Amino acid sequence: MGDYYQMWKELGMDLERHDEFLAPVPGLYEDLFINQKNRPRAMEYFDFVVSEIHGLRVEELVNEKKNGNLVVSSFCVFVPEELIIAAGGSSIGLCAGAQFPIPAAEKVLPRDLCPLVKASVGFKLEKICPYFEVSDFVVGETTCDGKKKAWELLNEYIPTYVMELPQQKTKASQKLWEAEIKRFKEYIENKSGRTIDSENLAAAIELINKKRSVLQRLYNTRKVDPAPISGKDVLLITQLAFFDKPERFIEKVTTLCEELEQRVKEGKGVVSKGTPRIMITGTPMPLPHWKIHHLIETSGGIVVCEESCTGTRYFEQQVPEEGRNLDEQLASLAQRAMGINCACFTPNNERIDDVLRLAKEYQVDGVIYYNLQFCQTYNMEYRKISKALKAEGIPVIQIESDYSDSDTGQLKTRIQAFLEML
Ligand code: BJ8
Repeated sequence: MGDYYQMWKELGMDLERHDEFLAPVPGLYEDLFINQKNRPRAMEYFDFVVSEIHGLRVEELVNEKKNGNLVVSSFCVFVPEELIIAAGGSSIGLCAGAQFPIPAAEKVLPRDLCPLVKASVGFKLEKICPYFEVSDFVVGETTCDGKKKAWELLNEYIPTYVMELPQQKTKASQKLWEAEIKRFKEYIENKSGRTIDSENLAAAIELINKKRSVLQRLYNTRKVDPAPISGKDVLLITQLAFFDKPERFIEKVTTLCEELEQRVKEGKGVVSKGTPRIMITGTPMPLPHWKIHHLIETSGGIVVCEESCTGTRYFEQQVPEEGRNLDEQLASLAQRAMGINCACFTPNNERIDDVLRLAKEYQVDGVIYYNLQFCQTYNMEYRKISKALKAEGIPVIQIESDYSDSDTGQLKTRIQAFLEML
């Protein structure tokens, strides 16, 4: 990585803690990613992005700000990044997938809280995330209780705008979300001093739809046996989709897809045909939470699909592009959200349909239902989803974990036993 100390200092970061945080990353990355066999050549770009994770992209964002453009961060796929882009801004999905900042967060938050929420707050308290520091403001949402209350605390450290997400998928809920989208549009216009019109919004919708399409194309290559790419590499790419410049990301993932499609034609895989194919369903796995994929793929399985927000829930729903006037476009943005089957909704039976459909599409042999500790909504949906999977004869186990390594041995034993049974 280049020398970014001056930039980090100007952003107000805690340089000592930041050094401690980043120190193990290169070694860990080498072990987990670079050492994998048969990696596609086009992964080089994503390796480069990780090597520059707190450098080059942050520098780009600093320059964007110098040019008067907004940088806005969020934590949930419901937040409509299109509006930020339409106003000439950059949208960043903050990661919150590391154990490092959690002890600091536990000084101000209860310990028995989802690690994702704790890490979100912890990164800000520790001043070790340059994306946080470069952001003009953060966007929260009323999805789960932990997040909802964390925004009040976060707002003491950085302006935190909260969108009220409805908890049902009725017509009235969609109207509420549409009103929230309009309110958010006005907020961005206010902050940026730019007008969001049907033209710049259409361009932003088209761009982000392209990003989602290219992710779908990438996932499509995993539907065949043998899979041409590891689950770990795809998870990494999906995580980076929230950070990278959309145009560049689309181009690089397209190049990777071409290579993978060629592999598929030749019947080449990263593992041999017949390797147990696993789908993970559940809570998101934000950067750098690679633990579960790594355990599966070093125990003789291959992850071929993630039904999560660092997976299909991020890209399967496109924003309809037919709407030409601003009101129609805003309604289309709202419509997309109603198709994202997050466990924060009640009822949420569409998620059962998604899981069953994806299990078939990706020819999975078994499903690992993953939920982050203390995430009640996903934990409670296990009952319905596992029942539906078992009725279809698809084996499933539930794994609850956090970002620490304390349960790695025990998880490995369970995952190995599950894979042997398939
Ligand atoms: S759309 S999954 S990104 S809310 S923070 S709910 S793990 S207790 S992240 Fe999510 Fe949006 Fe839904 Fe997706 Fe549970 Fe933790 Fe809450 Fe979480």
